Amino acid sequence: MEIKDLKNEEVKAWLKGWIDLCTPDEVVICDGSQEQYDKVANGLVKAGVFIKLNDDKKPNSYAARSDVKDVARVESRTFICSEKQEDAGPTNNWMAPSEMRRILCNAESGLYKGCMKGRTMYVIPFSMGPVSSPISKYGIELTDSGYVVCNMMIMTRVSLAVLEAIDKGREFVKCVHSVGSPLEPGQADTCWPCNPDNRYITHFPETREILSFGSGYGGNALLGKKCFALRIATVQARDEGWLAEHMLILKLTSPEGEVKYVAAAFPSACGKTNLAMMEPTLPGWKVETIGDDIAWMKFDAEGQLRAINPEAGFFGVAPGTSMKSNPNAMRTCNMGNAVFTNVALTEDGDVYWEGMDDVPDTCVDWLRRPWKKDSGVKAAHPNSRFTVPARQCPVIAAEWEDPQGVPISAFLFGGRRASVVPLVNEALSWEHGVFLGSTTASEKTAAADGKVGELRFDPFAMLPFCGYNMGDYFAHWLKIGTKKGAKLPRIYYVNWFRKAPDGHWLWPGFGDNSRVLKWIFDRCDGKAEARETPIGNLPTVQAIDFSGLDMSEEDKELLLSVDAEGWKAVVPEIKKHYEKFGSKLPAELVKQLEALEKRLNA
Ligand code: O2Y
Ligand code: MN
Repeated sequence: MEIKDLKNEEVKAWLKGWIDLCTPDEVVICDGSQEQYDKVANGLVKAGVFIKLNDDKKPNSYAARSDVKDVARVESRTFICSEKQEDAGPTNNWMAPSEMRRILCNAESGLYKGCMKGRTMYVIPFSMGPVSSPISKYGIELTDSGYVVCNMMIMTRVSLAVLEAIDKGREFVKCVHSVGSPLEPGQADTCWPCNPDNRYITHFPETREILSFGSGYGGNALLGKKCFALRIATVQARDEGWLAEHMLILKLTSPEGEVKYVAAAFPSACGKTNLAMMEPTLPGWKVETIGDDIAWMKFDAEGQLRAINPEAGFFGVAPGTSMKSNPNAMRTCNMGNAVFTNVALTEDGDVYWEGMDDVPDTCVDWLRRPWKKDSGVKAAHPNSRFTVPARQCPVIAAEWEDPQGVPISAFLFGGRRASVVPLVNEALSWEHGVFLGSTTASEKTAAADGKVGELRFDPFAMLPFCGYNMGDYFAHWLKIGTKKGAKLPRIYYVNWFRKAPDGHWLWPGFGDNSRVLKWIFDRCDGKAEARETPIGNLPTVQAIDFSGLDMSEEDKELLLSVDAEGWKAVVPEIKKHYEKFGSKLPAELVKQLEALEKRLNA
């Protein structure tokens, strides 16, 4: 397809404006075909950006190494450019849209002016969610990075059908990305062009636009992911009455063949991908994956909340992923069709990262240096990534692309808490569940000798991802609970990371988390036992299936105990956390906090 074939006047004018400003040498419309993927990937190999891996190890796969200054999402350079600062709220960086557009788009001095000189502008029409789903949303990303094209083709559904729907008037999110590194005629390119001193990852919620400049990495550049599917989508969800959440979605099947779907929110790097692909240790139980990072959820006509995974791939953190921690992620990578970023390369054309089961004697580290086992130097960057298609995950659920989504029975929230917080806690009501979500936190440092570590609150695991005022976001969650006829999921707070006073972990985690999922599954059916405590409904020790686990009775009791004094010490921290939201904090959450305090002191 060529530009002249576009019919929609809005798309044509938008595209022309950006071509005029960025002045690329060439414009290519992406059609989502394997042929085009291979062409772009081969071009990247020729340019030294991609290294082709050994087909016997990782078929049709590539490795890329980024600039040392461009290795992760940069929250300090991420902005919500709402008309009013109040609408970005206290948890986001804000700049007035006119000011941001002046910096980025001014025809004389804007950073985008001439930024694609010497490069190709790719036009990527993509769908977040299955193309035919009523829950899906469309976008077009313009980018001057072939690396972004390949990754977007794995992570989203790139298709000309999207352009056709947009041509017929379907709404779309306008996404523009540039690495910010124009090339003069004859100038040699680098392997990872970027502009680290001028990075802007900006969102315009009122006009549903994303402008990203200067970084080629992950969430800064693959604009369908955090920028669209969370920051812009939270605004769309608020306006349209649905939920866009930083949640995995898993399918749980009991030995009797009954099925429930659970959505779970954990802060970044808390093992979400591992939980989404878990191999249960409990005999007869099965976990299958719908998604590992983001969930979009809408009520259907019967009041059932149904979820889709808006993504088509996994952009997983590589270090720590192993046959022990996540065998299904390893198998997904071994199927190939992958892009690995900032991992180490072995002599036989495979990849290596810390935590992998077999450590090579030598390899080439992510900085292209020879690396030796036991050298004490990390071979892969701690935020190195694999990008792989979800469809080839061995435990992907058959219905993962069901356009109607899957019915959600329970929400889980959790962080890393060495003390105070029990293994699992069921909310007393929807409002109490929203309170639990709003107080999701991890300890900044591990709590030593039983003391409570300082808490880093990450409400709903959405701190860097909510595209509007988080106080209003809490209110949105509360409003969802008032929807007439809605079948509301139950809400749970889980903590896999509690330690005993002597510092040993109380819970094995990984596949044994299925024991907690089993209790939740049975609670949803009104079957499992619980005791009402000041903090919520907790399982009795008998209600959790500890069979086959080598755990002392004391540890089991401790894991499920309520540390009332510890909770009392947390209350002032929650108050301080809530103060940030000023008048935007819903009164209901203050009521929930007061009720907790009263129950703890009763
Ligand atoms: O550093 C990045 O750009 C990746 S961040 C990321 C990637 C996949 C899933 N989740 C996250 C996250 O930060 O939550
Ligand atoms: Mn994430």
